[in-house]
Amino acid sequence: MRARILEILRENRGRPVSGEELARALGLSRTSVWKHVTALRRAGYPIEGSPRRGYVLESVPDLLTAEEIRSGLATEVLGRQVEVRQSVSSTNDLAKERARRGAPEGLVVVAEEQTAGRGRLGRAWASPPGVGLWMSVLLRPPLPAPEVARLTLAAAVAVAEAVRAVSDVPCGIKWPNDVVAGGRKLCGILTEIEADWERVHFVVVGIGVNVNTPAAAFPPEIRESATSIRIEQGRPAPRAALARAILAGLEHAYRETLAGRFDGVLARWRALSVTLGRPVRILPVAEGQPALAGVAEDVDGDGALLLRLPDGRLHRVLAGEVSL
Ligand code: BT5
Repeated sequence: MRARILEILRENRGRPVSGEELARALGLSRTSVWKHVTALRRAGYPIEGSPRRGYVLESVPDLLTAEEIRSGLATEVLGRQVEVRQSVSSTNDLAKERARRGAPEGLVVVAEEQTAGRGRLGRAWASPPGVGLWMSVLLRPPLPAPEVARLTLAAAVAVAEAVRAVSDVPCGIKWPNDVVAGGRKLCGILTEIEADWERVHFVVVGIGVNVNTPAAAFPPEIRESATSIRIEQGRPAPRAALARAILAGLEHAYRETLAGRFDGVLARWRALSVTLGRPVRILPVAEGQPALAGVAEDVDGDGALLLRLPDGRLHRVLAGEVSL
């Protein structure tokens, strides 16, 4: 209900909407409208006015609340349930915990801060408070486990398109799962899966986007390699709007994937890729493996990178780190 109130106030930016109008539109009593407005004010929304004079939303602050994310969200499944935390070890861990207790597909977990944000292979993901989008999406796809890798590609497409939609940052996708701008990392994706031989129980797609992070908030070791939307375009971007755009794009790509139309997602991935067609080095993910050099020719339906080696052979790389 709060999400709907916000939506109406936002549509009427600058024009007061009376308590009675809101009550009628939402089928509520004026008292309960007033209670919701009071709760929204407490959550940090600058809502001026009174029931009689009408309510005005003075400005839309960059709050990451469940209401803010759900208001105007154009999805059917993703974000049906949104849980927002101030601080959490990792949104992926919380989403997995919820999933094991039967949470429905589409649950979204967001945190202002992660104290133990994770990348792949136990690497750390810097998640300073208040400036990023640290978000996990619970899916229960009826897919065989090997095809779940497709969802990471789908998420990368959704993020890159969403960043382009809410900002002026011309970002691209670096294989396998990074969204980059100006050669630096803007977003990382960590897809985790719980499955047995017969079926996939659930998948958690964890998405970390540096939205309004100032350079000084990155740990020194990644200051050169990381960037944020704010750094790239010189002004901040709205985090909740970005979250909504990502969820809408991911839901669309997810449906396409389940409907057997992953080709379309892959075509968009290719169009956004900064890796394909270029000479690259693949840094090994495990010790003892050699580094490989070649030209990144394509990705296949499992998300593997097809690398043309100097001797002309085509090598399929399932995991690794690309250095351009
Ligand atoms: C990733 O791993 O890029 C996946 C990151 C996923 C983060 C999200 S946030 C919500 C959800 N909850 C979690 O706990 N995780 C997910 P990987 O490809 O392994 O890259 C990790 C490497 O990126 C690190 O070793 C650093 O070099 C670099 N890095 C760490 N924090 C970064 C940041 N904030 N921005 C850019 N680069 C970063």
